[in-house]
Amino acid sequence: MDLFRAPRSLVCALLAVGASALAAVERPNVLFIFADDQRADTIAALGNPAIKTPNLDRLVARGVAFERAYMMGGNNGATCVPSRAMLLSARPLPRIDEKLSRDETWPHAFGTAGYATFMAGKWHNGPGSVGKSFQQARSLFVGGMTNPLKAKINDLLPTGKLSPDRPCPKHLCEEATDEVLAFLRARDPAQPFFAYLAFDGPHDPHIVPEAFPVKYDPAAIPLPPNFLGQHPFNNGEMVIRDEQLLPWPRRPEAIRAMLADYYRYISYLDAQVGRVLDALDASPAGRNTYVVFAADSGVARGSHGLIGKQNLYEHSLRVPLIIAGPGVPAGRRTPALCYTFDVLPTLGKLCGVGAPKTSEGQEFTAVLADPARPARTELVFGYKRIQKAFSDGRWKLIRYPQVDQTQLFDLQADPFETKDLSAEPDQAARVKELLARLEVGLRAGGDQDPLTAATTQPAAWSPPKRVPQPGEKGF
Ligand SMILES: [Ca+2]
Repeated sequence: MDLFRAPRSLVCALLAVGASALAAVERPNVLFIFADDQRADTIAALGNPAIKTPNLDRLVARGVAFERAYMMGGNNGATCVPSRAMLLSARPLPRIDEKLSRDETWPHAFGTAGYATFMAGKWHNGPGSVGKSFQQARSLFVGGMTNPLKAKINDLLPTGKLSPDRPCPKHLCEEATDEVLAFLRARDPAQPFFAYLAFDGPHDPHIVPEAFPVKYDPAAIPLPPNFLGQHPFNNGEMVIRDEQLLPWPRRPEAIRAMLADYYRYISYLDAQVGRVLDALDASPAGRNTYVVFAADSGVARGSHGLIGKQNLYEHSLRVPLIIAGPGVPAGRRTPALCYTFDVLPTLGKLCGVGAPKTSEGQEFTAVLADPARPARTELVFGYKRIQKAFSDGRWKLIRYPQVDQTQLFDLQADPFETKDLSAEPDQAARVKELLARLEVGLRAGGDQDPLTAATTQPAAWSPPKRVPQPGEKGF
């Protein structure tokens, strides 16, 4: 594929225009692929034998895979929105502007620094902010549930405004991939690029073109090790729309069927990732491009009796994060702790792009140089006012102020969070200490929500006899 000029002619051109242009041309490119609700444990090369992800496996083989990368939480049920705002602005949850109208974003900083910036796919932060972040865009606006086969897409006009909706001619994820490939073909090879490919999947509904050949037998999909028929107590978000996707108690066969569809969707996205990797591999720019794969959140899909991502367990907070590119060691994994909003500050450092004034993420380039190095030492998480959590990587405490419940997990011995140790007498001092550290961490990040509610509700919970159906109020 002749995406770019041959390197030799490029070098000749540079010699003609001088050293300053050479420095600009040698700046690395960025291709950032962002999935929607993809659990960290859904990549074959990272230890899931039930799924086929040959292209993500390729990326794992050529870069560093983060085993402990997290999104910070959400302030409403549609966690996609705050997660994307955190990613693009590199701001912690309590300080984001969901519409990205106040904060300067990292893609904008790349553009100001001389990069060609482009996005295709799911934009979820209000129609006014795409043009403030990217120079070119083919964007999908999402308002609630979507069908990626019936998506509408907008072009970013030279005025910075968006064109009227036009039908997306194929599955949104395939169309967005096409758009990124077209951008790569058409771009000026003398200018570095920052391209952001934001998939609308594997978010439910798990709709994939019928002709896509990969299929999974539900009976062959293992249940999550922390599968439960029902969450053991009221976590404050028991009947939100995502939790109504399956009835209670969750049945093993229904979860296996859901996972089979979910895995098929991930394999379909993996095929799109492969198309982009092939194009980069065939071009001279491929050698000088950081390729990042991450997701805006995980999701429960039967773990802890939950379906959605409105919780602070590992399956919903932890995300895949793979980074490959010039100087990044191949085939390595790292246990370093980071948030998704640390990724763009890291890429900015690697590319010589200065941080926007409002950026607060912590760059972790040291981990990319040596994956044995640590990054953050502790993390706090929040979901609305009803769930807050602390983790130092080994010990994790989740606090539910509205029902006065606390959980303590030893992630080293119990990575699936199945044994709550909070009531063990020999853990009382640890619970007290971690609660204090949780409070300090939340306050430092601007979260003033109380960890003890003025009035509490009963923790016991029974499923409603009838839940709202799709299209009804409350769904
Ligand atoms: Ca999402």
